[in-house]
Amino acid sequence: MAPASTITPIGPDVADRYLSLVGDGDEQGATALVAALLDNDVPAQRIIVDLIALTQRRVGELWAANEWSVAREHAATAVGERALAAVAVRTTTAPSRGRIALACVDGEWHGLPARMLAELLRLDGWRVDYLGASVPGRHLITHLHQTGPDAVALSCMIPTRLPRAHAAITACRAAGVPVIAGGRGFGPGGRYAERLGAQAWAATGEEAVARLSTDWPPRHVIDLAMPDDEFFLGDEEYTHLVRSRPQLIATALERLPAAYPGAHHYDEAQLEATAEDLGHIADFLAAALYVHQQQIFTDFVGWTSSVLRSRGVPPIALRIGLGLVRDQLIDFPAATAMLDDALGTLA
Ligand code: B12
Repeated sequence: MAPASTITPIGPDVADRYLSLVGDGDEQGATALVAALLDNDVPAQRIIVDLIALTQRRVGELWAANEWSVAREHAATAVGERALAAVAVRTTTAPSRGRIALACVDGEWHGLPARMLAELLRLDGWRVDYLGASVPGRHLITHLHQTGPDAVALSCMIPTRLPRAHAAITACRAAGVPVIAGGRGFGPGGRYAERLGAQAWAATGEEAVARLSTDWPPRHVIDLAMPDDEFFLGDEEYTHLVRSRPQLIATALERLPAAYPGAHHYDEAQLEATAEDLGHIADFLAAALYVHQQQIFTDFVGWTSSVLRSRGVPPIALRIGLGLVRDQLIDFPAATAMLDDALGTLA
C-alpha cells in the first residue's frame, strides 16, 4: 500500500482504500488520506464528489445488500462526516457571491449529502448557512427573515418527506426567496420538485453550483408569492391515511399472525421491525397519494422487496404486509389502486 504522502489522483486504488478505512471506522486514517490528497493538489471538489460522495453511495449498497450492518453504515457515515470536515477546514474561501440558506426538509435526516453541497457552494464563493438535518419549516422561515438570503437550497433524500418539502417551498416563496431543490427524494430528474413549486432543481452538488453561478434568481420566475391552486396536492385520502397511520399499523400487527402464522413466534425485535416496515408502507403510500404519483410507491415496493430478499425474508411477507394495509383502505380508491398496482409488480 502506498504511503499517504504519495497519493495523487482519485483512482480505484484510493477509492478502495478510503472505503476500507471508513468501513473500519478509521477516522484518523480517512482524514489523513484526504489531507494527503489535498497536499498533492487534488482539488477539494474532486475529493468531495469522487471520493466521499461516491463512497457513501457504495456504503448504501453494502447496507442494502446486507453485507454491512446498520452499525457499520452509521460508523462509516460518521467517518465520512469527519473526512468532509477535514477537507473544509483546509480550504478557506472568501465569500464573493451571495448568501444561501441550506436545509434538509423537516423529518429528513440525511444531513451529509446537504453538507457536501454546502462545501461545494462555499468553495464556489457563496456564504452558506448550513442549517442541518430536519429543519422545521417555521424555523427555516424565521432564518430567512433574519438573514435575507438570495436562495434556499432544500434537500430531500426520501420521498416520504415530500409533503413537508411542499410546505417549506410554499413558505419560502411567500417570504420571497427562490428555492433550488435537490436530493433523490424529488424523484428521477427532479420531477416532483417543480410540481411542488421549487424554482429550480439540480441533480448533483456540482450541477447546483453551475446553476447558481449562471442563472440565479432563475429568469423564468415571475411571481414568487403566487399561492396557486395547482399546488394544492394533499387530498382526502392522503389526509385520512396520515391521520389513521397509528391505527392502521396497530390493526395490521393484530391481524398479522392470522395472515402469516410464522409471526406467532415473533420476538419483540421482530415485531418492532415489522411495525417499522408497516410504517414505511403507510408513509410511502401517503407521499405517492400526495403528489399523485404511483411511481413513488412502486419504486418503494421494488426497493423494499430487494432489501428484504437480501436479509432472507420470504417475498410473501411483503405481500402480506401490503395486503393488511390494503384491507383497511377499502373506501379509498386511489390508495387501493396504488397498492394493487404495486402488488402486481411483486407477482
Ligand atoms: C448515510 C445514510 C443514512 C444516514 C444519514 C446520516 C447523515 N448524517 O446523512 C441515516 C442512518 C440517518 C439514514 C436513515 C435512513 N435512510 Co438512508 N442512506 C444513507 C446513505 C447510505 C448515504 C447518504 C449519503 O450521504 N449519500 C451520498 C450523497 C452524496 O448522495 P447523493 O444523492 O449523490 O447526493 C447528491 C445529490 O443528492 C445532491 N443533493 C442532495 N441534497 C441536495 C440539495 C440541493 C438543493 C441540491 C441542488 C442537490 C442536492 O447533491 C449531493 C452531492 O452531489 C444512502 C445511500 C445513497 N445512495 O445515498 C441511504 C439512503 C438514502 N437511505 C435510505 C433509507 C431507506 C433510509 C431510511 C428510511 C432507513 C430506515 N429504515 O430507517 C432512513 C430515513 C431517515 C430519514 N427520515 O431521513 C435509502 C432511500 C431509498 C429510497 N427508497 O428512497 C438509501 C438510498 C439507501 C438504499 N441504498 O436504499 N440513512
